[in-house]
Amino acid sequence: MANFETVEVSTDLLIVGGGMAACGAAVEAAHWAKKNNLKVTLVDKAAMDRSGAVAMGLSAINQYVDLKTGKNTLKDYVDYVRNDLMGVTREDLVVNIARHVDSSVHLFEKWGLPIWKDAEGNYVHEGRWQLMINGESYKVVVAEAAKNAIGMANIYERVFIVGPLMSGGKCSGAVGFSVRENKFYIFKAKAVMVAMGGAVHVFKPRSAGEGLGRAWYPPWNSGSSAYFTLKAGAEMTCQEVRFIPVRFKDAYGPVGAWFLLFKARATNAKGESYMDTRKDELEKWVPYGKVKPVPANLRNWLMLLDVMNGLGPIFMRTEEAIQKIAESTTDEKAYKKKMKELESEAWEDFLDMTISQAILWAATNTAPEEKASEIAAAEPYFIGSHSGASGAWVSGPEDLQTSKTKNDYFWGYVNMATVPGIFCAGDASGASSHKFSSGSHAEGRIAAKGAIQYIMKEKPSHSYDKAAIDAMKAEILKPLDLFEQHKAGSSDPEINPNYMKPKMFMFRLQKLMDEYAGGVTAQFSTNKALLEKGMDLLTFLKEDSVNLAAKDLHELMRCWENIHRMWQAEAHMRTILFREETRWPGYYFRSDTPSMKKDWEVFANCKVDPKTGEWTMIKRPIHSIY
Ligand code: SFD
Ligand code: AMP
Repeated sequence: MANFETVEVSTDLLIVGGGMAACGAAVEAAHWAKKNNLKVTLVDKAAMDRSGAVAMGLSAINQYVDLKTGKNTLKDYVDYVRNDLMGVTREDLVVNIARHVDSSVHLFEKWGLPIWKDAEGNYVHEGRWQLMINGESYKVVVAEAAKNAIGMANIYERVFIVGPLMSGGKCSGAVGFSVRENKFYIFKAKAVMVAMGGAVHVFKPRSAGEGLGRAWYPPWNSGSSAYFTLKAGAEMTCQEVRFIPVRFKDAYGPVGAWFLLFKARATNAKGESYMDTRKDELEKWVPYGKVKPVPANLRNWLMLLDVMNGLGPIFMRTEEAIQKIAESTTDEKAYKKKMKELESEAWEDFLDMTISQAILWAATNTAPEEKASEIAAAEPYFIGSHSGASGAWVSGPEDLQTSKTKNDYFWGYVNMATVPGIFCAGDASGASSHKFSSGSHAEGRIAAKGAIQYIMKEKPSHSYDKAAIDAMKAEILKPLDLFEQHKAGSSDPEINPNYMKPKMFMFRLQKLMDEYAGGVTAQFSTNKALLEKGMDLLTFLKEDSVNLAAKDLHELMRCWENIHRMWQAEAHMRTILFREETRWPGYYFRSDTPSMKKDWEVFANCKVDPKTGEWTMIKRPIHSIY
């Protein structure tokens, strides 16, 4: 590509991504960098003010441990996370985030985020761990602090990171391209902090046709974190632990405020609550079937049993919940006031976070105080920060290790992947679920501090192979060349025997994942034979990926987003195949191994050899610390 300028940037710490974890990393890194005279650079594919999962805002902060008042302990939080993930969690990572998360929340408030307060000035809780916020501008507030900390001169927005630069087995930077200008970027760094979020649209979404693109988690989280770490040869964990959230149907409004704050019930077509009528099913999944709250995947599972038995639609009983709260008032005037208040809280929940849900309510004449809304299990997402667990396998903090854990969970620098120089946080790091927006920010701070320590102690110096970088540039820009070369070969350049456009490629990936790896169409069910067939089809798709074509920079980004998704898909299928049991019914069900097995109470990890492309599957032990 002759008309592509190559821009080279040298830095000490490179942060890839500009979301919650990256913003936390920027603030912390800036502090330590100033002390040690180091340079910190951040690259985001979008504009930080509204990039990532928090783009539209949020209506709650889902992790606040409240350690100061002593109401909760770190053990309470780790018990909650372990139980919710059916026993599979890295307790050292969860505790490390939990002991730092409150300070991230206090910083948000200091920076201007309005957190709800009661008459006594205490935070208003949605549930035990969740705080209500007026969060429309949450991301703007958090991004502003990050920008102030490292300075706009060190921030590259609208630059898409494709993959890692490696030197001598260590990570030495990243490469990417601008999505607005003909510029190819080489970022040379001593350490790289990976925070490019999770992966959406690996599976066929429920939203198709006119609704395509609507999802609960943002479509611009396209698996870049997983690709980056896999390509570098880093070990990954929990690649089978996808997250299936139950959401308001079609516009994907979250349910947390309804279940926790409004205490609403979900009922089937006959008005029955599956949490009551299907209680006995929980016995099959003990000990986790007996814990409180019932794990998210088991709540899903009870609902899915109703759906599979023809008892749908399932409704969130908003009208019943609102009436019940309002009826607790003492007189007519207070009742009317309360109804108004509840109505406004109900709308604000979505207007703060998932505006399309408010639009759908308006479009379907839905007044939540009068009419129930349908809910459904969404398509699978890869997200290490919510109730899924996929991500890189990272080192824990030294001070939380015991003699039992330290050989398995600690290798020098906190949150460093198994490849030196790569640090991960938020959706990019695995087995530390339930960090959400606040915990991702806190984990970003933790990881950045670890990365600065690595730079100071190891003093990594790298050599760069110009020929190898030129070859990467040619490979990355190839879809543009392919399009130019062949576009005149058909009357509609969308359809051409010499290449495939990224949208078609994405549809093919989504169809195979949906049908073979347990997507919506397959009621989240799969088995060995289906997965093996799916792997065959994925092999063909991988072969064809060299024929992706792009008409412009935007489509070039789409091409690489889909290659990233494809790698996430492969890691997922291989790990579901590896784990010969069903541990998370409601997320996926392996019909040939339909129950939980004691010998699978382990982490299922995987990695790819960067030289040979060979995959290795690894079992790692679960150690309980608390
Ligand atoms: O109710 C590249 N989340 C919620 N968290 C809460 O605390 N409270 C809530 O109320 C939450 N809910 C919720 C949530 C998310 C969404 C979408 C909705 C509702 C509708 C979860 C949190 O948002 C989530 O846990 C964190 O944001 C995760 O942080 P992080 O940093 O891991 O991911 P990110 O913020 O999405 O940022 C990713 C960044 O990477 C960039 N990026 N940059 C360069 N090159 C590439 N190739 C890149 N690929 C991606 C992105 O632009 C972005 O900057 S509720 O439903 O639970
Ligand atoms: P959601 O809106 O589903 O993402 O949930 C927001 C928060 O509430 C997360 O911390 C969930 O784990 C939690 N949550 C949602 N529904 C329930 C429920 N029925 N019981 C307990 N916790 C829930």
